[in-house]
Amino acid sequence: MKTISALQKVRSEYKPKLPKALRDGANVEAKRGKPSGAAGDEDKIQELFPNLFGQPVMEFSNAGGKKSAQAINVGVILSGGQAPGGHNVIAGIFDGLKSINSDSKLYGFKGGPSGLTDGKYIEITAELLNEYRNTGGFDIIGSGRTKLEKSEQFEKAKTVCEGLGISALIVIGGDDSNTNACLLAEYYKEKNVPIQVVGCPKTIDGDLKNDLIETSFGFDTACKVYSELIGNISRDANSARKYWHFIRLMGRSASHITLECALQTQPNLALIGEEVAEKEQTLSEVVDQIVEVVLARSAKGMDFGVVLVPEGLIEFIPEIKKLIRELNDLMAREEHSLGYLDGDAEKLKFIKSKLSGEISSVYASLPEQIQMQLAKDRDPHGNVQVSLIETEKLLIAMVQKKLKSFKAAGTYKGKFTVQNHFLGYEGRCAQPSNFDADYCYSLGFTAAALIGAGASGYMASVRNLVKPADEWICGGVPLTLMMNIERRHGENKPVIRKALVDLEGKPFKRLLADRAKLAVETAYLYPGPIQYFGPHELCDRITETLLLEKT
Ligand code: FBP
Repeated sequence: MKTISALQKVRSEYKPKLPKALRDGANVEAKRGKPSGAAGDEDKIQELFPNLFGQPVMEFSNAGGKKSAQAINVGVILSGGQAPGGHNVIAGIFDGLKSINSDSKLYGFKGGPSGLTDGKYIEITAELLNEYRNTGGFDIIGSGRTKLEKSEQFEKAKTVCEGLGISALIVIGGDDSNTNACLLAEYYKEKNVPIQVVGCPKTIDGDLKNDLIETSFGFDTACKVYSELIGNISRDANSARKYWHFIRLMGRSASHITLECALQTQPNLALIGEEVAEKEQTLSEVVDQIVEVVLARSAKGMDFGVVLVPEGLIEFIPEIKKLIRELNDLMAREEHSLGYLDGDAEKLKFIKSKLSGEISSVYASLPEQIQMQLAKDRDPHGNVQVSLIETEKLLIAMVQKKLKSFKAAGTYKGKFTVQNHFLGYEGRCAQPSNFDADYCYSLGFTAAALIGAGASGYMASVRNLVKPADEWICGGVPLTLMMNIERRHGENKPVIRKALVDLEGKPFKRLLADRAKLAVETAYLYPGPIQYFGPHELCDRITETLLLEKT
């Protein structure tokens, strides 16, 4: 039996590129900017984070390899959904820490944040790490979605860290996990606990970004994997010419993945949740938009096509958004009573009886399967688990119904045969692209440098990503600078602001410019698989989103 694939073997030799500032190790010069603010609700954020608020942005430059005398013990956590490149972040942290002092140690907490509070850990050694360099997945230590927000959890974590001589923690996670990192950093500063907390921007969803965090890691690889598959499906559609393919794509809230994949593959229609919200489109109007494309293609003899549906779409449709908000509050409030109810029918009856009039009829108008999916348990951060809601099937059923009425009226003579797909887990653990392998390694190295510089309450930042890695700029962004107040679990909470698709931004504008043509023409692009070896323009190609946003 083989233990690794041929690609893994060759790929393990890959040496990720680093920015110039980190070339001689993680012991860097740190330049600090002006005091920072917050993404919104500044007064409230200042009140909630008095010890962290206002920290300056940090930018690193090469210190010429000067060594620090002190060894540092650091703990790392992988938090939330998998994203390609996580192992390289850990490799970057490890190599960075060793460059500061070869006696530094890295501990990995197992299964996410709960590993930290329960004291479940392994020491990450050079030998262990070598098996994981440049590989996908989070399996070196595993991940989890436990929310770290209570002082008892922070105290437990402190005891575990003290036992291991850990003076810094690195949380690799998305917006919610980095919000937790900020709460933890504030608590330790407040209590004079000598443990630094630093975050790294992870999520395939691409919604953890701003001027200083240009993209979250994993977005690049995941979108390339999905685009390869969409390209293959589109070619099948164009060959068989008998199916409409509805492809739902991951991305819990924002539609960045769908937008990026649409730019890479040119389907007939890509729905964008943020646009639906902006135009206040009802569910029925979204269905009309799809029907229009189906009719137009059918009139030209093309009873086939490809539609991309972001999994978060449902939350952007105004009437469903209101419904979800009321459901979230209701489920948080009635958690106890719901726990006593037996079976789906009982649960649905109870929920319907508690929803307000108008909202209750929106809920009742949805197919029972979708009603049930909407009422499933929230994740620990209070989010609806949209990956479990089959929005594409809801749309297909509604499109079928409308087409039937056109057929009866004699205005449509085509055929509408559908295949549905959901692309999500296929991309989250893919072998990282060269971009993600390099970016992640640089993020990890930067996190080590932040620790070396004594920072806490920061996120590692590597930017200028459209340029070669040599010219990437690295440093730290205060976590409080990215925060605002949002409603979660029925309460107003400080959270890192999610970056939704900017409807004024170049990526969306590009989609819009081509939309009418793409609906009636068959202009699919077939990106093929990620290339790891070969010409630079193929192997180091960045996402269309990054390219359009930053050039
Ligand atoms: P993160 O935000 O934690 O990175 O996870 C993103 C994501 O992949 C979403 O796209 C998806 O909706 C969700 O995780 C699925 O969650 P789970 O892994 O719990 O099934």
